[in-house]
Amino acid sequence: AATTGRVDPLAFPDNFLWGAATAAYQIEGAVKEDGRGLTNWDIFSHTPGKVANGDTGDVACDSYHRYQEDIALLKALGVKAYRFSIAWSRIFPDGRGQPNPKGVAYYDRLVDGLLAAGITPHVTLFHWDLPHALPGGWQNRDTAYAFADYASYMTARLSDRVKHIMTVNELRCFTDLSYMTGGKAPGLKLPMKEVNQVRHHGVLAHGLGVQAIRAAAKSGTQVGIADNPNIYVPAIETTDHIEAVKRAVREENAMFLTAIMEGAYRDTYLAAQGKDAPVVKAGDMRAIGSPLDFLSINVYTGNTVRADTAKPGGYDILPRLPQSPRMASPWLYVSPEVIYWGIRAIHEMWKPKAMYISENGCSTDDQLSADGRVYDADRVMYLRNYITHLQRAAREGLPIKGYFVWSLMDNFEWEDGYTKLFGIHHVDFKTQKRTPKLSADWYRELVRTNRLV
Ligand code: GBH
Repeated sequence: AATTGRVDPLAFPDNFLWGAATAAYQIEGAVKEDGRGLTNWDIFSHTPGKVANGDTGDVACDSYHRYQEDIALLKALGVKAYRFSIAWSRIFPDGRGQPNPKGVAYYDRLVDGLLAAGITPHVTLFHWDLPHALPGGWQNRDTAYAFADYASYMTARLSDRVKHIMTVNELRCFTDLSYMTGGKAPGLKLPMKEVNQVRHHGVLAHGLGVQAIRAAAKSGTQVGIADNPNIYVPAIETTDHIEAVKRAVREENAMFLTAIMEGAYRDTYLAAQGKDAPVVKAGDMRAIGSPLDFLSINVYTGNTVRADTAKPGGYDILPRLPQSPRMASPWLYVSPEVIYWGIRAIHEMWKPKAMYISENGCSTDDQLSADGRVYDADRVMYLRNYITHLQRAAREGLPIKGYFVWSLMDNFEWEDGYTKLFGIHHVDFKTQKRTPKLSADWYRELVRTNRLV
């Protein structure tokens, strides 16, 4: 890769976009306010046994009422950008039909407030909170068309001020984890034929969404996705293992990101699914492969891969050792190198025009100190480690434009409720008081100096 000529291994390029991220259902609360429609997550979180402690997003961080306070938090943090998601059911309470002016007005106020504070909005249109009124949810192909209509409407409303729009967040989570393993709403465990169809409707919604956004956008609007492809670290930094990483990324994401970047399903995927392969209509793959202006990826963890010519794909995904370090969420193995290798493998295979890290962060077992603060040194170490490898990607000239820490503040962590907290600001869920953790102090200094502290 070309180098920027920088020799400082701690500095980031000028104009690197530092940000923080959240999602609607995880922070907004106010689930019955101003005409918001019910979502899959309202139903799921109110179903006994689905979410830890019976927690719900009914109140969450109450950001629907406290968004000005949250903008002030972002401003104090010094970040240049904020990634948030729009609650589809605030705009179209039934998923489609007539827009709800009060819901739209909330996002107008939020966007205007951000811009007034000098903070660039990066908007995700769908971060898992699906209007409950849409029959069959993602099992129904019509949901993809409803999404495109919603995307079109929001783009027409916001694209005079919002220049970065992401269609959906994390394909695998709202398809496989929701309809196959069932840990997330609606909590189904469907047979593979139906799961593959749900996956297809997910990527189709993205593709139709891209087309709808382009048709409705004011000039200068950039379209992307925030996905969480499975990404890997080479066992040794040699050509054979690096090539194996690329093959693994391509195959393991065949039904998601690979289909989007290549406009086709891999033959290997279709063959492996056999009679369970999805039903694909004429024009679907063309929509799914719509060119993007940027690709954002959420990076948390990744396994090591080694070249193995004896395996069908020519790669071997190594299992975790039991003693591998993890953060508070059991799935969150620490693998800082994956942020570099994820960017590099994707760049070498698909050459997206620009890339962002739309999420990176961790849960920790936070202790509240006597002074009311959380000294989350473990989160600082996690972030510093990952961002060191991110810096390598930037230094080598890979097209990485920005980074959003997950999350601005403690929030509703889906099926884990409030038992796993990812914030760099502590939230007291009784008083709703937000307090910077040590990690927020650390991140503020990183952003201020544009250099690893
Ligand atoms: C992101 O998902 C989300 O976008 C965000 O909303 C969330 O709060 C944040 O990360 C932290 O979790 O296979 O059952 O062991 C993270 C994606 C979460 C996907 C955990 C895989 C493994 C669950 N991952 N998940 S399981």
